[in-house]
Amino acid sequence: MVQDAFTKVVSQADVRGEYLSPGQLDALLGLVRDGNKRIDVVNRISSNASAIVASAARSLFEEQPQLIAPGGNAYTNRRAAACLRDLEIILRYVTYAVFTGDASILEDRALNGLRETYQALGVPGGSVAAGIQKLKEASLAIANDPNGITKGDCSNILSEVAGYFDKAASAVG
Ligand code: PEB
Repeated sequence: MVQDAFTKVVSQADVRGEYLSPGQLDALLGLVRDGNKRIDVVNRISSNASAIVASAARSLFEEQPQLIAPGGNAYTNRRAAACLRDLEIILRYVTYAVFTGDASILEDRALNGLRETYQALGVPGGSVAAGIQKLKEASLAIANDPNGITKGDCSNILSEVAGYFDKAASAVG
C-alpha cells in the first residue's frame, strides 16, 4: 500500500490500538521542520531530470560500451530509448519517495517485480543497477550544489535520498 511517513506511523499505531508516542511525534515534527529542504531537493531533481538521466546514461555507456555495441541490450535506438526511459521512471519514483519521506510508492509501483521483468526481457539487471548508481551521483551533485542558496545542513535528507537509489539498485542488481 502506498503511504507517506505520517500515514505509516498512524497505521502502525492503529494496528496496536495505541496513541502516537512522544518519540513518533518528535520524529514527525523533525520531518515538518526540515520540510523545505525535502521540497527543495525534490524540486532540484525534478527540474533537472533530463540532464540527470542523460548524464547517468552517458557514463553507464562509457563504462559498459558493450551495452550499445551490436548484440548489447541497449543496441538500436529503440532499446537505448527504452533504457533512458527506464532510468527516467526510476528517477521519478525516487522523487515521489523523497517527497513523501517513504519508500512504499517506489517499492509498490516501480520495484515490485522489476527484477523478474528484466530477467524475462534479457535486460542485464547489474547494468541497470549501475545506471541507478549513476542517477544517484548526478542527483546528489545537483541537490548539493551550493550555488544560489544559503548553505544549511542537508546531510540527513541527502542520505535519505541516497538510500532510495540504493534500494532501487539492489532491487534489480
Ligand atoms: C520496466 N523496461 C522494459 C520493459 C519494461 C521495463 C516493462 C518492456 C516493455 C517496454 O519496452 O516498454 N517499465 C519499466 C519500469 C517500469 C515500467 C522501470 C516501472 C514502473 O513500467 N537496457 C540496457 C540498460 C538498461 C536497459 C542496462 C539502464 O542495456 C533497459 C537501462 N528496458 C531496457 C531496455 C528495454 C527495456 C524494456 C533496453 C527494451 C528491451 C527489449 O525490448 O529488448
